[in-house]
Amino acid sequence: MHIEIEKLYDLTGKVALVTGGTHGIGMAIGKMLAKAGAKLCVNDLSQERLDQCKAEYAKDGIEVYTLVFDVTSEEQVDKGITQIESELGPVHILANNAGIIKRVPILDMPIADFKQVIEVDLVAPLIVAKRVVPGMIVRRSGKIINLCSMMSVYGRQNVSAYAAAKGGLKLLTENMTCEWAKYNIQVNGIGPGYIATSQTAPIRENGHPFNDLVMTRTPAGRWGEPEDVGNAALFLASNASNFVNGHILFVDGGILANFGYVKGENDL
Ligand code: NAP
Ligand code: GCO
Repeated sequence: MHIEIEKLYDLTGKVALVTGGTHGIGMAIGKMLAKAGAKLCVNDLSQERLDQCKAEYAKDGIEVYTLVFDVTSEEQVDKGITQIESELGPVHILANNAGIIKRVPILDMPIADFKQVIEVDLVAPLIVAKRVVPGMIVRRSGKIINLCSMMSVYGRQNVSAYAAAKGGLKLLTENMTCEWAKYNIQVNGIGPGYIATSQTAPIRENGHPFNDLVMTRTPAGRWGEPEDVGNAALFLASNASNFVNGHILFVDGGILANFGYVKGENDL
């Protein structure tokens, strides 16, 4: 590979924080950033998950720095980032990956549950970004990747809180861009399609009918893998995307491009 291309994707000397990076999409993102040379930190709510993930990262020769903190807590985020800055250095790359979903009809969802999803999926990315951006502004350099969703642009039944949060996160990504791009900080989103992780397991496994919908509606004809998202994150974390701002990069096998097939009559 030409040396110029290698340098374009070289993250040596960078510190990357992937929130909720102990498995699933976050781990795939973390692995790609670390393999490109970044010093990787991941956080989670659970020390047990953090301890478990170290062995998984080690299988790829990656030594991951781990911290327990709740991304919805300004105090815990401030304390966690301060510790990262002390142990690894300033955060150059932030992947706001931590997220939850609750699949409940609107009328059946307690407001407290709706607020919890909004807190984790929309407010927390703001909390963490606000803590790391001042240093990025001083250094006139930074990368922020917000994990959005197809539900940033489409609704579906039973995921109202998640869609409201991810829709807001798309616009927050664009607003962050408007205020921070002048400091050479690239803020973008990734909108994964249907990816095979623990989050989608309930609608993918054991013959769930939703699996048929995804397989029929996705032109690529498969569920995405976390690595499909990790590959896109490497691009957005690298110098290759230095003029990409406020963009939601959908990694979805073409599902958003597809109005829909009538199963078995795809040639008509
Ligand atoms: P996942 O398997 O549910 O993992 C989410 C991670 O976030 C977990 O490690 C979880 O920790 C952590 N987390 C949740 N709340 C947290 C908090 N308050 N503080 C710190 N960490 C917290 O999800 P995923 O499927 O990998 O998805 C990752 C991201 O991509 C999410 O933002 C999701 O909305 C988004 N996304 C996923 C898909 C998909 O099809 N899978 C598609 C589009 C977008 P614990 O496990 O300890 O709770
Ligand atoms: C669901 C799924 C989706 C995916 C993803 C799609 O219940 O519809 O969990 O929300 O997680 O967000 O982009």
